[in-house]
Amino acid sequence: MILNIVEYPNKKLKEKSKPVDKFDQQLHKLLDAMYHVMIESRGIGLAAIQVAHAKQILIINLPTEEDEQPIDNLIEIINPVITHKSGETTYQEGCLSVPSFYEDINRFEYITVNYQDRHGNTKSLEADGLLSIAIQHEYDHLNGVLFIDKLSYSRRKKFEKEYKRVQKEKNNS
Ligand code: Y12
Ligand code: CO
Repeated sequence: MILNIVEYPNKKLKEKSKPVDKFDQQLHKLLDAMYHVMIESRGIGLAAIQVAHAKQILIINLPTEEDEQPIDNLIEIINPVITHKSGETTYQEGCLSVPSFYEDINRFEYITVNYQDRHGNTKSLEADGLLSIAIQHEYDHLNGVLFIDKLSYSRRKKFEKEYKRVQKEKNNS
């Protein structure tokens, strides 16, 4: 299965994702293909809607101190529900669907997420730091929300202008 990253302003990214109900080989193929496209694109997190599959699936593979992303550190999160959120933190976020842009975004510092793994087993995860931020960023994708939707009016306007300029440059090169 070959997947391509859907980029802003594609309307597909606004779609709400549906729960996964079959934990079969087709799901495993999608998860494996998502991992490959995320690593090839040098990403650390990806939601299924970013590869045009409106399913409640997200994967996260944070880099180690050596800047490696071993597959053993991959977290696959299916049908997540955030059951606890507290504290506040700010991080300069990026997204494979909004290439070349990074913006400071406020998030909860601590979260608990209930989810299922690729076999349908129920799991729970308490997260802080970068993992917490990554889960919240990817969880937003399931509701059609991008990190740029969280910008103030003026920052968003500045982003749109700059993004259009960069897209034009890319198309002309
Ligand atoms: C903290 C904040 C946000 C997340 C969500 C996951 N975000 C990513 O994986 C972003 C990846 C990304 C990769 C890029 O490509 C390279 O660095 C080669 C990139 O740069 C360009 O597109 C030019 C931008 C974003 C998790 C944790
Ligand atoms: Co994203």
